[in-house]
Amino acid sequence: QKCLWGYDNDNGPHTWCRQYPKAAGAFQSPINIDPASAIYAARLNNPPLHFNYQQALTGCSLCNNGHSFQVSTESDTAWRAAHLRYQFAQFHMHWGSGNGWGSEHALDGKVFPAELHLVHWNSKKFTSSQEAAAIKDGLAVLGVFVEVGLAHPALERVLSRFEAIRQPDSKTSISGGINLADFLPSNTTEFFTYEGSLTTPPCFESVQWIVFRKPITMSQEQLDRLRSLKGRSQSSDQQLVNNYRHLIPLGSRKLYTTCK
Ligand code: B30
Ligand code: ZN
Repeated sequence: QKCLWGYDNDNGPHTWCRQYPKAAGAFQSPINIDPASAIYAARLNNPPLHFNYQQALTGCSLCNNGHSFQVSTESDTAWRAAHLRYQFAQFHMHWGSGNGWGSEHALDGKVFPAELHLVHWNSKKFTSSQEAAAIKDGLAVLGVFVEVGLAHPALERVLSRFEAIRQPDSKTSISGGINLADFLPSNTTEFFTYEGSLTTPPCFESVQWIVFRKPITMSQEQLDRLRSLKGRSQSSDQQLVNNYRHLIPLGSRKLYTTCK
């Protein structure tokens, strides 16, 4: 279905709560991650959360939903840790029109040109991602900051298909397998975690956020290609950019970390 919400003045984040009341809640995302106020929790790495996807994704589709690109699949993969099992649903990104902004989370006040979200649902407790998306503890989203640097080879497989999804509501397929581990930073033992929400409508407060400290890199040319997608914005060129929400206060929540 087409989503009427967006990032313009008339349908942007400050208007979402009219139609999506959860957007005004006390457990919303994104947040500024303040490492100094994060609580060190050794138990998070004992045993460590291995983001140990069992197999590559096949039969992936890539779409432009008007507010991001999205890669999803019919095939299954999951990461497990101790008593947890989180099944992959989709990944997408948020980005700016320039390199000085674009991520949703901030790290010690610093924002990045883009942020990757790998969305998973709790398949120990729920039977579908739709069911899980509305309920606390239903989703786990891995957040990965992107900085400018070397080209990202795994993202290149996705970006190389962008011409086919330039227009909103278009869809194509990605041939070959996608290994989700290729999208994580080199160091996955250092992360921050807190209870938050979907950063887009319906803004359900169902997400255990896991945001890695280490960024991945994309080349300038790859970032430029992200910015070449078209959205539904009123701006003259319809460029799909600046698809990020403003920061929300942590409030009474606690931020935990594995970083010493
Ligand atoms: S995020 O990672 O917090 N940015 C959803 C999942 C993860 C995030 C945000 C939203 C999600 O599952 N949303 C519901 C599905 N969407 C469909 C869609 O992606 O296309 C419904 C919608 O938004 O109305 Cu437009
Ligand atoms: Zn997202």
